[in-house]
Amino acid sequence: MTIVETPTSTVPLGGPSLPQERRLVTSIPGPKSQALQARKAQAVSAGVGVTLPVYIVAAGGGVLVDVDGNSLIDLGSGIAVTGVGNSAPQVVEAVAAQLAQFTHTCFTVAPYDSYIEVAETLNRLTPGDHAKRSALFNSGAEAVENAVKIARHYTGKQAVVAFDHAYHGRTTLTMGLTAKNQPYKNGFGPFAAELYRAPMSYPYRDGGLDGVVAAKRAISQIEKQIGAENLAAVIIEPIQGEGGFIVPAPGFLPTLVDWCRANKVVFIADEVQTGFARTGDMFASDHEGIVPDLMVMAKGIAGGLPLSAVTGRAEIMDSPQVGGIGGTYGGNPLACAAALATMAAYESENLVARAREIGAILTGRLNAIRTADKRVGDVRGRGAMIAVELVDAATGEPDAALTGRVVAAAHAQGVILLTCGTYGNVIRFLPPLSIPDGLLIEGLQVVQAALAAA
Ligand code: PLZ
Repeated sequence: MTIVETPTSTVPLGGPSLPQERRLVTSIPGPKSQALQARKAQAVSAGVGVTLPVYIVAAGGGVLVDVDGNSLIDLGSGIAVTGVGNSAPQVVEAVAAQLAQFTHTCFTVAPYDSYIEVAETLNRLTPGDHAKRSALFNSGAEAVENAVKIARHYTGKQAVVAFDHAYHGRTTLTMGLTAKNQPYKNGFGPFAAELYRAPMSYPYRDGGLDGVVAAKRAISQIEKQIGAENLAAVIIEPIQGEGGFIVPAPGFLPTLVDWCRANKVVFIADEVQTGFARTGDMFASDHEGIVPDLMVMAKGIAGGLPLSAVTGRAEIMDSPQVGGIGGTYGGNPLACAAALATMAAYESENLVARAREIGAILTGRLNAIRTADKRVGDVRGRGAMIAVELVDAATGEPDAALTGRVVAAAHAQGVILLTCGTYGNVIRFLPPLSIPDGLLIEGLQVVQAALAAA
């Protein structure tokens, strides 16, 4: 098999000075992790699952170090969060300085300037040069909820459309927007009213349907089943995350945006997973030049501290009554300090370019594997957000069992690897942008060997 060699570039960001190596000193999980997992079962709700029960004591660059002394290669970034790396020095310094000043006032009680500076930065970084406003929250789901509230208030309409394979969160409103039943929705209904679903553009599974045609199919369904006059917002991930790293065909997103604009429907881009350099642009919306009315962000925004945001057109964001939008912790000062340092790092360290380099390494090697192994049906994504869809080589049917075996084998070899996809047959690569090339390539070699043996 041909292996595409890529020149080694420097690691852009530090973190704790941990040896950047895969080092296994016990089986995975080791005895101390197993003991903690037993304690977890006695203390933590069984509904809170764990992908890989290795209990972490330190992390930085491209590794996570566990309680047994194993050093694992991180190909997940805590689900696309630690783009700048774990405990990146700039973030640590900024948060430590804030920690010594004050920890909380509640911005809606007694405000502070870092919240404003985060809003100014988001207004500048997000697509479009129109007047914008931002509001800060804690989690991705909470920001999605608020984007929907704001869109409803502004339009005076109620219906919201999400797409097949969508993921927008686990709260009552966002569960209704999320497509997949297991494990996210099963038994947790009833769901919120006035939420509808439209067909997605999924090139690998819709016969390569043209993006504009796929958008017109969705629009036709929306017009027939809901009516633009009832529709407050369309919400979509520009590249779907949990649903399987589905990149819609070119033209799909711009056609939807145009239709929304012509019909007084708020177009909401959920960039919770795709945002902040992850896809090789600052936002995935930048790739096709779409300008969302509202954008929802979280994950990569603050180097691992809990923060989320809604940014959008001033006239929409200013619609709610004073006091209509808020929360105790939203835009907490520690999270704002972290966000300012994190967003500065994306720009100063040119992490957009770094994400593209990582993408070239990932797609080069994964496409080489696909050429030789028909069970790799598709390699897709952008930048440092790349996935493979595993299928039965004979039938092309999704192969979740194979996916499970590959991921389990990679875990046993000390590589943190995540799955996704409606059919459970997608392996996703979301390395921290601070991972050294050598470690990324070693991680890929482990996955390749796991696939060969599975
Ligand atoms: N929108 C696009 O990807 C979170 C889910 C992890 P929260 N995705 C990871 C899990 O199993 O719960 C996500 C997302 C998109 C919204 C969310 C929700 O973000 O911060 O998890 O609420």
